[in-house]
Amino acid sequence: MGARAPESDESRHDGHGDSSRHEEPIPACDGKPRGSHQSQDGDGCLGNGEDDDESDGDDGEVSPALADVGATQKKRRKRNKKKSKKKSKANAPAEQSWPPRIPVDQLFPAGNYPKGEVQEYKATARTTAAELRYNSRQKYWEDETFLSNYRKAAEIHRQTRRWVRETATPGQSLHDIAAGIEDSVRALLDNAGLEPGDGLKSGMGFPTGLCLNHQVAHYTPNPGQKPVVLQQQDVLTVDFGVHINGWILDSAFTMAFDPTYDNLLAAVRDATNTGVRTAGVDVRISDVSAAIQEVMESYEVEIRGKTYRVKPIRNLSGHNIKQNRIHGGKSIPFVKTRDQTKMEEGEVFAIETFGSTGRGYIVDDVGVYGYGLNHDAPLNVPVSMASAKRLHKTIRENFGTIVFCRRYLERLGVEKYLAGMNCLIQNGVVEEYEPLMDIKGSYSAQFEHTFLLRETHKEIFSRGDDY
Ligand SMILES: [Co+2]
Repeated sequence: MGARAPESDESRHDGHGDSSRHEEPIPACDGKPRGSHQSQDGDGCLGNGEDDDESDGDDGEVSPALADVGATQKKRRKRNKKKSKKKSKANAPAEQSWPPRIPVDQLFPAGNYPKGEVQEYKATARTTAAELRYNSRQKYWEDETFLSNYRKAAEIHRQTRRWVRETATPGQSLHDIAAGIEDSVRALLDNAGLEPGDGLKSGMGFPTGLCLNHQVAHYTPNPGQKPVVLQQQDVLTVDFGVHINGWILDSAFTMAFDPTYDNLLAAVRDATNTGVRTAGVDVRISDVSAAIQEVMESYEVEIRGKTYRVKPIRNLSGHNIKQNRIHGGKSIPFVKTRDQTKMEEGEVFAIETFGSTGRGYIVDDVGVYGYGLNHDAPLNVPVSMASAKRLHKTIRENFGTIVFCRRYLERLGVEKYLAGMNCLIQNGVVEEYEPLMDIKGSYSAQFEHTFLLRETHKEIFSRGDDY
């Protein structure tokens, strides 16, 4: 999810595939040309688990949880004889289903989720006041539970997006794609989030963003609207988050079915990876922004006979993440600024970048993306409207300060909430988020990764072999 710049510019970036990663546990069925998935059977990726080096380290005995998985997998195997032969081995590791519905706890019973990509810093002496300040505190970011939860959220993101990348196809509605993503994330978390309090433990990190073409960010299908159907010529940006205990894994990618847009996607992916690579403890945010801009603007894309220089969006940015806060207060624009702010040890960043063939400047589109409780809003709302009070309670019990959309609210059975919501917005309790667009006829793309700055290296949690 992007941070909107109040005045001028912000940016985001992401990294490109560094082949040094080797812990990716996803079965190797990527790398097909775009569109090839259309001819693939829906179970196409299930059968090769035994050939994969799934580094989940549990090749030992089968836990009761795994035995359960075995039972559900049996049904699936019946439908696919070829695969069932390989599966009959008693100690076979549990595999993800297709579409993904097996909680990752059952795939990694020991809790050893794959580590993100590690990028070491260049050796530097770091003795800033900020660092000394941090060192005197408890380093929550070295805590094993914190790290394990972030790696788990990343694994859920990778498994879910793999399904999107292989199955999203022209003719589908954005609503169905969003529902598929959310069903996967909730199943893999093993938390439907329907009981009060459950959504605070884990769930979607923010409304699933599915943006087409000149829509740049913050579009999600709303209930009751006319279905938007994906077209062959579309550029689709997919931005979703997974949170565990309020720590949000925020990662995004862009898909196209027509190779025309390859350079647009390459520019943004390269820019994001450059941002991730440049980031580090004591690094000035302005230097990260400048590096992103230089890379992004070095690309051109030719679309139906016209050549465009890829422009970074000037008024969006990447951001740091705090617990239960998708935007922690620091912004990373995609164009250089005079901002002397530095990155610090222990900070989690979502580096994302957006590139566009339009103006490179976003404005509000019509409609609503989502809502979020203001962090500093009082617990006792100064409103008299009963429906607003009720809604406020529902939001606190199910989302806290996690940003949500109308679909997330309505699946809880909440109805007729618009008047109450408007009341909360007017009183500064809830903030509303709008869809953001560039000029009509333009195309935009986004890539994004979440990483942690540790003492000697950064860990890029969301890295996968796809991006
Ligand atoms: Co973001």
